[in-house]
Amino acid sequence: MTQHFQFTLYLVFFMLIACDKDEPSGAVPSISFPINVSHLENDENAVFEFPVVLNVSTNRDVTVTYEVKPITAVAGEDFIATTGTLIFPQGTASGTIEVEIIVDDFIEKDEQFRVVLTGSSNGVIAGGLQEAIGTIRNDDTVIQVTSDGYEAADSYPGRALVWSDEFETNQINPQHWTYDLGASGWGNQELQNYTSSAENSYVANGNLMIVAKENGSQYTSARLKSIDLQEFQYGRIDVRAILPFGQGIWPAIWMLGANFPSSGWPACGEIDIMELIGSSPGSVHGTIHYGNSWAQHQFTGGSRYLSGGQTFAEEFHVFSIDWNENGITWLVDDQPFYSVDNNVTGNQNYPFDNPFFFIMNVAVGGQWPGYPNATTSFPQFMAVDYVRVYQ
Ligand SMILES: [Ca+2]
Ligand SMILES: [Ca+2]
Ligand SMILES: [Ca+2]
Repeated sequence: MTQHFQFTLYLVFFMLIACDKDEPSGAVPSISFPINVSHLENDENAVFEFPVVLNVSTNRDVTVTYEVKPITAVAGEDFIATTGTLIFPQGTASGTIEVEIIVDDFIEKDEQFRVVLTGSSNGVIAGGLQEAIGTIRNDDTVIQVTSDGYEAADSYPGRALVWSDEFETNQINPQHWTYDLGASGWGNQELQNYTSSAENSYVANGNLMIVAKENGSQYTSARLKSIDLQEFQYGRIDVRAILPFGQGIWPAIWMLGANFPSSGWPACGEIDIMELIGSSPGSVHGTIHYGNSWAQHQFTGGSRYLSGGQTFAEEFHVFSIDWNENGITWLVDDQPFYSVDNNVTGNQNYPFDNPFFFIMNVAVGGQWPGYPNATTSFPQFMAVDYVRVYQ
């Protein structure tokens, strides 16, 4: 460096200082975020306000540019990612950066984004780096469910829709469904306690949701039934559902003979439209149970597997029976996979020529599925888009 150039640099430096000293309040304010911001995701908190402060006010406008960036929150889904400029008019020392939050009805994890100060005129960013964290805390109870998957036909030649529940209102229809409660340790050594709580069953976004939850080693779930409310003898029955998965999880869509309270099981007959063992989430089972007495209980059924490692938890499928005086055929996505005829019970009573009611439940544990372990995630849910009966 030449002496001449060094001298020029010193000159410029002293001129700058001299200029600054000409200002009456020449201090350069330092700009900082005093706090992070954390709110529940709801309508009152649709805008998160981040205070920004100057350590001293000046007689000049101070501006600071900023950028809003994702951490775990997703830009465009959870918050609006923006850049902007905040102005502190002369004489002021505080301002606010507003970040728009996207409020929805669905359960999410608590999620975070950051607001970063990127540059200033007439001020400096304190410490060279200032960022504030925004935490969007979950305020929702509804599980988000895809609407993708197989759709049933909406009519069948020669048959009429005689009943359906489309789950389009926001409550479980008491004209259609009632609850089995308790049941921990029922006949199959299941673990769950069935409740009527909205934590375990509710209707939202067009689906009935049955939710199995874990609390320590206690499990709650729900079991809905249409006994004395909606009972049918014969028909094409379509149930569109997404099924839960995992070791020890056991969803079922099934029917019992309406004479169950008087005749008992298995004499009343049981038609399992769909059962799935959560450790094999790509296969479902259709079964009948019958027998004049408990000791004479027999069952027969078939299974349907999805190819290529797909599971019934990924999207909707339609579980059906075609049930008439000649027998019962089970279908998944309109593909038949098992049938019985009305001779199937042999020398025992054939109970499948009587009205039956529906049961839908998610069991946790039991002799057949085994018990949850460290690989089982909770909550688990079965989403039912509709139940339709054609005759
Ligand atoms: Ca969100
Ligand atoms: Ca939400
Ligand atoms: Ca629906």
